[in-house]
Amino acid sequence: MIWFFNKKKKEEQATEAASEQVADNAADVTPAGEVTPDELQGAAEEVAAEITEEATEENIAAEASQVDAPAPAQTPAPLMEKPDTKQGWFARLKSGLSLSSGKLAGGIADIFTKRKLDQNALDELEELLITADLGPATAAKLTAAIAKNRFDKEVTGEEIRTALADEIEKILTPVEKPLFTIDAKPFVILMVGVNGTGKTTTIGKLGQQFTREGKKVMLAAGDTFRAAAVAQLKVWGERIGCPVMAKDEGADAAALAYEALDRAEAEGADILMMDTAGRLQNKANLMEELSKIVRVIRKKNAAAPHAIVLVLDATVGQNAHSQLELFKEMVAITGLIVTKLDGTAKGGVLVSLAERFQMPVHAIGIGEGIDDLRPFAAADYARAIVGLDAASD
Ligand SMILES: Nc1nc2c(ncn2[C@@H]2O[C@H](COP(=O)(O)OP(=O)(O)O)[C@@H](O)[C@H]2O)c(=O)[nH]1
Ligand SMILES: [Mg+2]
Repeated sequence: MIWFFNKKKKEEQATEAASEQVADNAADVTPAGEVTPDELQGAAEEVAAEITEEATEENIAAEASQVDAPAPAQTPAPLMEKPDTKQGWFARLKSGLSLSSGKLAGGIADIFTKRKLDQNALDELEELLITADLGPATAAKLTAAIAKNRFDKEVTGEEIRTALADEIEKILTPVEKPLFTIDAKPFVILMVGVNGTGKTTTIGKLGQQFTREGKKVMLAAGDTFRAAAVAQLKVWGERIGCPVMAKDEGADAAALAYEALDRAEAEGADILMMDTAGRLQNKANLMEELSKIVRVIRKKNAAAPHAIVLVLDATVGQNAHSQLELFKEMVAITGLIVTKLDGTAKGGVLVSLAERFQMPVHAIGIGEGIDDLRPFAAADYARAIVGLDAASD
């Protein structure tokens, strides 16, 4: 398991992460060189408005069903002990991504049956990439890269898949970043994202894996909006055997965060992971709540939270872009975890996110089992999503 980076590389990566953060912030302020704060505000409101619409159409039903559903706390995912070999993991990744790769590989096979790489074929390839959720910009970039040196030549589907995997790997490699880029105790991780994306489950899975690695983990049930969400995290805590800081439903999440950090420091925890609410219906409240949590944590420890991880659900496809934009306006996201890649043909969205935002991807979820959450590996992902086997290295 490679959640903790190589000690030798620590300083280098910390500096890199810090400069990335600065670059990221700078990009936020001047995305096109000459954007005024007012325009930026306008853009943020537009994104927010877009999200509200999408929230109304896509997410509210899901959220409502969560509220009404019996507490998921009662039925956390079963523990699945699986062989921890690279090959075993790749096989699961490949099968998890089979809906996505089936779409891509099938489409490529249809386009390139003993055919020259002419303009028609390229247009069809570009269209296929767009329908596989790689997004128009990434699709155009990939298609251009494939055309280079191959235009008007006889190609096979297999060659195209391999070339595509190589190009996708180039896009993904810069975002393959470990979750821990600085040395801190406790290392404080704030988990944010829309309701239902997998925040609580991901905290549970990570907590279990860190505990197995001998780390002392503490959890904080910061989604104080729903009693079921608190109960769900408590069940994970019991399973992991780690303390869970929680307050009653409706309690102030920032106060809870402060107390949790206090206790984590006092008890010498290695990692403190905080859950948060993800109600999009009231964006102003959510923004206020998240920024207050961060402010309060900073007051206690200026370097914390060390990671603010946005959990994105791959099944929403391109809507993940709007979610990322919205949360970036709310808090200083430091990286992503993309979940539910197993249940969707939209795995290409991870590539378009990487290409557009260059935001670190720490881990991916390809199922509900503990071991179905893994550190993100660019080369593996690139090959699995076009249905190729692992690179032999
Ligand atoms: N298939 C699949 N389901 C997942 C994955 N990650 C989370 N889930 C499920 O998504 C649902 C919502 O997760 P939850 O952690 O409660 O979301 P939260 O509202 O963001 O905290 C749960 O049923 C999880 O088991 C994943 O990688 N694959
Ligand atoms: Mg939750």
